[in-house]
Amino acid sequence: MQRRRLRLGMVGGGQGAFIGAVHRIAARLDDRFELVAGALSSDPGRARASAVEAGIARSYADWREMARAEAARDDGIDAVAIVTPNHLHAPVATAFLEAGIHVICDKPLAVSLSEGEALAQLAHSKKRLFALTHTYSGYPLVRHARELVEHGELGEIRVVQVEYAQDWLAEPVETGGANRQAGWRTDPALAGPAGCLGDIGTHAYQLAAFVTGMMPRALCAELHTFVPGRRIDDHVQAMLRYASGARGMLWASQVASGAENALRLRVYGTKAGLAFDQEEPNALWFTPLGGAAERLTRARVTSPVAAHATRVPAGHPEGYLEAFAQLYKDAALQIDALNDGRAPPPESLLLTTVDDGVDGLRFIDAVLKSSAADGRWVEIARA
Ligand code: SOE
Repeated sequence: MQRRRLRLGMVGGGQGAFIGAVHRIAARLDDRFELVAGALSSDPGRARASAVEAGIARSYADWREMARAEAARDDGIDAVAIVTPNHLHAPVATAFLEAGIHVICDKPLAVSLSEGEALAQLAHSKKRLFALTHTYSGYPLVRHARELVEHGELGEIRVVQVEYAQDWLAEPVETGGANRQAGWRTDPALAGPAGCLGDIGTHAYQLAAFVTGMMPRALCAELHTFVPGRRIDDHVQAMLRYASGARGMLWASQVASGAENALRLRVYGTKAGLAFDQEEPNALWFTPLGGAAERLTRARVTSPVAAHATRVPAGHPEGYLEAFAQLYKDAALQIDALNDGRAPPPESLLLTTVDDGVDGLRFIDAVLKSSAADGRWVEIARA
């Protein structure tokens, strides 16, 4: 039987937004979704104009109305993509889950740990997919790196080093209202209490956890705001302790002059190390103890998890949009399975879940607590 494309709706992502357009491209790349409905902006005029521009048939001025109306239609949306500022992630996701609609949500999951925990509970009870778009775990070589760790190729993990450096907030670009991206990301009422920490620190945290399969049990951290007058952190540095005895360091900064999107991970075990640089995602370094470094390349590594996330033959670069599209592809595979009442295909299971999102919020919560206590060590409680 011919597979039907899943119907997707979008909340947020109107004109001037960055990540909404990325989600739209990613959703369409593998021909599994069609975008049919949207509440693209809280400003009704902008919502309408944005929907026309994006070719979206059903435009709503209000996301609550959209959830109700779409749930009532025979041809209503299967899933909603939430690409609003952070403070709306949980309220919007709640409305769509209550309406029985699958959710694909941008990170971070919510603006507080308790809000995220309640959302996770709801998602589980409704038996709907909840995918969180931690883009960088969609790269084939990040998935291969995870496989190498899982298969013991690195030995016992000792050291985890992860960093995420950008420079686009090195100056007070949020003042004056022209830079909408900077505006909401530096406003605690819209972004939540974590600035750089929530925006990119969570990506660094998730990448390290995804590849190593380990979550720290304690951390000490410092948040800092370099740009005078800014109301939120623009830099974070943390030391991590793992239950296994491994040690880690994480830093993220949006004032690192000259840095574009420098997300980098290094992991060292007793037998070998690995290094991944998001700006060169078609290569992964594997460095055996005492041996020559090996540069592994996308579409030449043999793990099925990497093959599943690869589209074009070796030597043709894939990048950010394909990694993002991978999350949509995995979401579609899981939604199809849920709709058919069967188990999701195993290759789709590396998709970031609502529980991963809750763990990201535990990390944020612990950093906020530690930093407020001048860098005291804080245990990260997990049930
Ligand atoms: C801005 O800092 C931003 O667009 C983040 O919001 C994304 O999550 C990150 O992937 C790239 O940078």
